[in-house]
Order: sequence, then C-alpha cells, then structure tokens
Amino acid sequence: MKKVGILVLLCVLQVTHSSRDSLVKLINNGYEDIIIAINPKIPENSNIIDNIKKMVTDASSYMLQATENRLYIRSAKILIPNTWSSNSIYGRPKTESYDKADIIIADPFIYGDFPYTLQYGGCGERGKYIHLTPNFMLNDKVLRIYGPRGRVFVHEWAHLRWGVFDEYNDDIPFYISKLGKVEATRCPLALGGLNKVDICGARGCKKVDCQVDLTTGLFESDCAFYPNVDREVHESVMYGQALEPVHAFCNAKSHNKEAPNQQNRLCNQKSTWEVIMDSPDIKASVPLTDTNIPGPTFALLQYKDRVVTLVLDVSGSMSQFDRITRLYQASEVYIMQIVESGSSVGIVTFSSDAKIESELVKIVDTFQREKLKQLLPKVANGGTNICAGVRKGFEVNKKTDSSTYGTEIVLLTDGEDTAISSCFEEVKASGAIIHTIALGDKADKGLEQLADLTGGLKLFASDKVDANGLIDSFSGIQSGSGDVLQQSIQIESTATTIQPNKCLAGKVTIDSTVGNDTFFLVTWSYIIPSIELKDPKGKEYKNAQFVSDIVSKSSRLTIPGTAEVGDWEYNLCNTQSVEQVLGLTVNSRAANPDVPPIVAETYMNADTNIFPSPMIVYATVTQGLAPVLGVKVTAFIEPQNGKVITLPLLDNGAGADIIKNDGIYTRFFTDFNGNGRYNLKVHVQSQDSDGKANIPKSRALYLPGYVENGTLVENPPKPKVTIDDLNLGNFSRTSSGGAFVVSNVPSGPLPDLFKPSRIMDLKAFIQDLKVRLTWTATGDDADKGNASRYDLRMSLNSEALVENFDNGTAVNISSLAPAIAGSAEEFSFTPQDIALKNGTVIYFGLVAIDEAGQKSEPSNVARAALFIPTPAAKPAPTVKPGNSANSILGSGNTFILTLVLTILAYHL
Ligand SMILES: [Ca+2]
Ligand SMILES: [Ca+2]
Repeated sequence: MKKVGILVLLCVLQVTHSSRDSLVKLINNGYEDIIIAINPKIPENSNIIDNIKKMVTDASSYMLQATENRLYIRSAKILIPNTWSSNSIYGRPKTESYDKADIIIADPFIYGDFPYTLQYGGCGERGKYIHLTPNFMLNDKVLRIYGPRGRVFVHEWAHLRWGVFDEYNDDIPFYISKLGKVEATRCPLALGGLNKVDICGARGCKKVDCQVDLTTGLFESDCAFYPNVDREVHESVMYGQALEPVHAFCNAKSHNKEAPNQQNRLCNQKSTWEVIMDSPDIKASVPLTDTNIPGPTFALLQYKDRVVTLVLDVSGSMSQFDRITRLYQASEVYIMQIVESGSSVGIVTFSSDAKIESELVKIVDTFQREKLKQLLPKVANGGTNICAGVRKGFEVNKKTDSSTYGTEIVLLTDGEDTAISSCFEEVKASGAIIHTIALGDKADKGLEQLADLTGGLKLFASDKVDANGLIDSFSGIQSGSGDVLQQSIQIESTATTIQPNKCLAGKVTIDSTVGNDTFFLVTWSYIIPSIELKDPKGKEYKNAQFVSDIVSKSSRLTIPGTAEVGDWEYNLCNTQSVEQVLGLTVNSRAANPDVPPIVAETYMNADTNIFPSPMIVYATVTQGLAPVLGVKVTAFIEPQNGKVITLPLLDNGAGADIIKNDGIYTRFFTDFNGNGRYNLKVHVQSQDSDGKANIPKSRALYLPGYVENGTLVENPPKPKVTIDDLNLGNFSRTSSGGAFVVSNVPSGPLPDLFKPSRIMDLKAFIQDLKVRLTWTATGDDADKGNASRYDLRMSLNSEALVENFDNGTAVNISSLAPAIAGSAEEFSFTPQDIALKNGTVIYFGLVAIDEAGQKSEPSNVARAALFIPTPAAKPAPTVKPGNSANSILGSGNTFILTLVLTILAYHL
C-alpha cells in the first residue's frame, strides 16, 4: 500500500506546474517555444533580433555537442515590445508574455553586462530566467570576456534548465589542494594555466608570477588565473565556456571535487554532467544517431495594447458573506487604480447565463474609469455557469481585431460548476490568458485548470474580510508586458477588526522610486470611520478630502503629482458602538522613468502539494533586476479557515535559502492546518535604511585572459563596481503570491512528520591545532524550531564521507544543544586520532536530529586545510601598485617573526 502511495505522489508531482513555469516544450530531443523577451525600455534596434537568432542557432549545435547528441533547440519565440514599430511579419502573442520569458533582454540597472541566471532552487532545480543585456547582444567586444554568445547561452541554459551551478568562485578564487598546491577554483583540474599579477612602476605595469601570501598560504590578492587554450581539455562548460576547445561538461571522471564552488556545495560534490544526466530533459532523450539537426526556427511576436475583460460572478451565493460588496469594492479598485492607462477594459457578469455590462473601453483618463465603475454589479441571484461567462468574455475581447489572442480575462467566482470542463477546448484554442480568483471555500476545483491552460494567475480570497484578500488579488493582476514603470505597485495593504472607539494607526513609507498616481484607500465594513492622514511635511487629510462610496464601503484619496517621500501617518478610528473591519490599501506608480521602482514578488515552489511534503515560500525583492538586500520580509499564508500563518522569510543561505544575499528570501512552510486553497501574500519593509541593491549572483565567468601557445592574451579589464550609493532608504511593499492547493492533511493532532532541513553552510577552520566549525542552525521541522542534537563526522577522505555519512569518524558534539533555526552555531574541538601537520586536509559533515529521532540529510562537506608557513622557502608578496617596497618588506618580516601557524579555511 505504501509503495502505491509514493508512486501516486511522484506522478502528481510531475504533472504539477506553476503558472510562472516556462512554456518550453521538449519534443524528440528538441526544445520548442523558448521565449526570449525584449524589455520595452530598450530602444528599437533590429540587430538585437538578428543577434538573438544567431546566438540561439549557435547555441543549438553547441548544446547538441555538449549533451552528447541528446538536446538541441528547434524553435524560439522573440517577444518584441509595443514600443517598437510594428511590422507585418510580426505575429501576435497568445499566452506568451514578458514575465514568463526564459530569457530577458534588459538593461542592467546597476552595472555591467555579465550574463546571469536567476536560480532559487537547489541542485537539479530549474531557475527563473536568464538575463542578457542589450550591450551583450550588440557589442562584440564583450565576447572576448565571456565567450561567443551561443556558448554563453548554453552555460546559462544549464543553470536555468538543468539546475547546475558555477565551477568558479569570485569570492574564493584559489584554494590549497590535498597535494599542498595552490590551485585556481575551477573544473577540471586538468585545465592548466598561469597565475599572474600586475606589477606596476613608473613605466607602466607588467605581469609577473603570483607569490604565495605568507599569512594565508594562498596567492596574493589581485592574482588572476589565465587558463591555457588546451586542445586536450574539453570538459569545462560551467567554467571555461569561452575557451575554444571546450565543448563538454565536467563529468564524474574529470570533476574537481576539491574546488570550493557552488556546484560542489549545493550538489554534494557531484559533477555538472552527472546532475544534467539526472535531469528529466536528458532522461526523456535518447542520443540521436543522425546529428544533422535543422537550425532553429523563430517566431517574432509583438505585443498589442492590453485588452482585459472582468468576468464577474453574480449568482445567488454571491449575496452571502458580503461577497457581492467585496467584489464591487475590489473590482472598483482594479478599474479606478490598478489597470494601466492605454488598456481596453470590458465587463461581463454571469449567473445561469452571461451578460455584457460593458464593451471594451480604452482607458485614457479618469473619465473612462468612472464610467466603467458605474457598470459594476451590485446585486446577486441565480445559478452559476462559468463557461457562459468565459464565452461572453471572449466575445467582448474579440471586438478590437476579431481575435482573442493575447487578451486577458479576470474571472471571479465563488461557485461550483460541474460543467466547467465543457469549455476547456475553446479556452485552449482562444490564445487568451485567464486569471482566476476563487472567492470563499466552495469555488470550483476546475478553476485553477482554466488558469493553467492559459498561463494565467491563480488567486484566492477567503471570506475573512480582515485579510484584504480580494483587493490584494486584484492588485496582483498586472500586465505581463514587462513595463514596470506603468504598473501599479502596492505599498501597503492591511485590515483589522477594530473595537468601538478604537483606531487603526500606523505609517506608510513612500520611497523615492515611487510616488506617481498614489492613492490611499480606506475600507470599512459598516460605517465610514474618522480618517486622519498626515504627509511627511505635516499636511493633513481628513474625511472631507477623501471621496467616499457607500456601496463599495470605501474612501479614496488620490495624491496629485508625485507624493511626498517619507512616512505618511494614518489614524482610522471606529466611532461606532459596534466592532468593524477597517482596512488601508496604498498603491503608487514609478516616479521617474529612469529609475526602476523597487518591486517585490512572491511565489511557492509548487501550486499543489500533497501532505506531508514541506513547501517552500520564496520572495524576491529587486530594483530593475538587481537584488535588494537587508530588508525584513514576512509571508502571510491564509488557508480557507482564515487562520493566517505568519512566516518571516530569510536571505541567509540556510534552510530553504540556497544562496545568501541574492535578494531571494525563503522559508520552508510546514504549518498546514487544513486542506484546500491557501493564499500567499508578502510584506516587505526596509527600516533605518537597511535596504541595499546588489549585483546578481550566478553569473558567467569573467575571463581576465587566456594563454595560447605559451602567450598570455589579456582581455579588457573587469569594470569596477561602485556600491557606495546603493542605499535605498526606507520603503515598504506588499505583494500577492496567488493561491496554492494542499491535500491529504489528516484531521486531528499530527505526529512529528518533518525532519530538520539540511545544513548547507558548514565551514571548517583549523586554529592553534584546534578545529573550529561554524554553520547556521536548522530546525526541528525543516527550518522551524530547534533540532534536538547533532551528529558530527570527520574524515580524511571526502568521497567516503559523501558516499556514506556513517563512514566518517564520530566527533563528540553532545555538549552543544542546537540553537533555534537561523542562529549562528559554532563548535571547536581538538581532533584525537588525526596528527595535524602542514598540508593536512580534513573533511567534515553534520547531521541534525529532531525530537522524534528524524535525521536531516548530511550537510555540505566542509574542508579545512592546515597551512604552516615555511618562511625561508617563499619570497615576500609582489609589490602592488600604490605600495612601497619598504612597507611590504617591513610587514613581511614582522609576519615571519611572529607567525607560527596560519589558518586557511573555506567550505566546499
Ligand atoms: Ca537567498
Ligand atoms: Ca520534526
């Protein structure tokens, strides 16, 4: 019985996919429909299109070679923004959109043209997108640095699609090998080269051999590795794709397990090729015997202006729980504030039958918004016929150019309709995107399928009004065109039950990246509260300045021009003798066309889940694709019973968070408290100017140069990063992550089913012949609570430890009680059975065990090498630009006299 259960689980997991998933298909060894989207901010340049085609064509044959004749690219779609001139050869996108693109061509916000892939899952997991810059696509000079575009594409595709990681490490460029040699962090080790540093004088600079720094045993800083262009070394796509002879991935034989890189840390020292061979793509593809593949075909698709019709349920059940009022309130917000100017908007209502309330109206100013608002439904009765509503929506959307391609429907319903599947075929053929909003706990289970079939968003709002779910759902339905400057950005969304004569008070921070088209919306459930709002300069707004609407039970204030930057204080008081729910929603748009707004986004690892697998919550905070660090991120997860679960998300490189400081904030979610739909929402707060923008991680290697036939060829220098002025100041954001569905949760009290999550950041150091270990504590249930104890193992053989954790020698760590998940842990001991001598390398692994005796997966293998300097054998470091020879020699002598032993440490 148990086996059957597991089998069912596996099958379900394979068919599960999220609306944010790529639309790429793999058919008979060929990838089809790769989406490459050009950002609307990029000036029109047809060379970008030509170079995309050439890049993908080159990538296809290189990919075939690198995957040993298994995979290539059959077709791609290039999404052209509507800011570019139209062309009769451009088709119209259907469900393809910028926010579902596999490859984004966009300006870098901070600096540089380095290509990178946004990866957020673990080893073997797919990434989100590849980012290439217009300069990378157009300027052939950058190709010397990163390699030909087709090769870079395959390097990034391996991150995106097969979940492998980089084999270089900018932070730890060199390490000391088991043989006591200093090596560049790379794969394979067989790829030789020269280690050189610039020595500069009055007559310019020249390159000399790097010297070992006596304090670290490693090369002096600024030393760079220049790999050989070696005709015999082919296996280095995740390190040296720029080198001409490279056309394969490091495999089990050539893999460098010692290199301190992300691949070894996150993939348990497995080679990139072994991980790729385990991917579903490779498993589905037998090697081709005929490798004469056709070149990829391209479809050029250009966006049209947005067309969206609200399809709203007005059946009898909508009169319960105040649903019709909340529908009116939320769709009014959507029409008045959220939908972008230039969009065409229609309204359809449905119960047993459907009715057009408004044909498409193009939004130019408030006049059209007001007109549409008057047509929103206020009464509910009759049955539920979802397909009738959808068909009517198509009819409206077709009116502009007799096609529904690329048009959108926002479908809101609370009802069950067993006939929902009767229009699935029409929906598929329509080429329209359907976003679904499920209201209450009875909405039809087929609703999510409508969204899945069309790549739409899946949203859910419970009947609990103080979660603001419905307004947040509508706020999350943005245009998928990639034009963030046009989008309405939610700054705040809060609602609470307020007792008689009590107030809802707080502050909302408007930051300098937003401020245009700002509105404050106060909602109430019975009677308008007393409203006070003060801007950062002390200007006050009260009930008289707000426009109130008794039907939607909301009061709105629109700030003309650009709202003042700073804290806006509000005080909403319930002056009635009964309790009521008061809410505040604040939205704004970008203030400056040249400064991208800070944007938060949140999503789950899957949109369906079977208990007891833990889920993962992600939130990304970015400014123009650059990650934003150091902010407080809180997830609010609301199940159907309305009992909201609060979860702080962390960017600490522990637990579910694979990479520290990459602007992706993560946490495991295990607090399931019922079956059915859950809604995800996240709140982001930067206080005391903690928020900072940063450079994305996981980027292609900057190659400083290479050695060909014994001659060192230098590439242009790496641009310097200036990160002085990236403080973002105070800001806040809220974002809706949509709905996910959980099943199989038993009722009643549950046994402990969750083991501690894997420790991923174990580091080891040897200091004064003592070993010191550091890591981030895991929890009892994934990354929540405290584990009960640790099991620490060490070995002189890393492979033995990776193969079987129990092979390691147990170290007594019982004196250390595990701290709460997320805390910094430290443990020191003197190894008993290992004689420490110069060059000794010891490997460590750690397992956490919970109260129920459940063990975590073994940690990353940490590695510590003991380095004892031998002063006589090594000269002092090379003279660097700006340093005088005397001072270097002076400090060098001091070190030789005083240093007995030095420590070298890093983790794999
Ligand atoms: Ca992270
Ligand atoms: Ca547990």
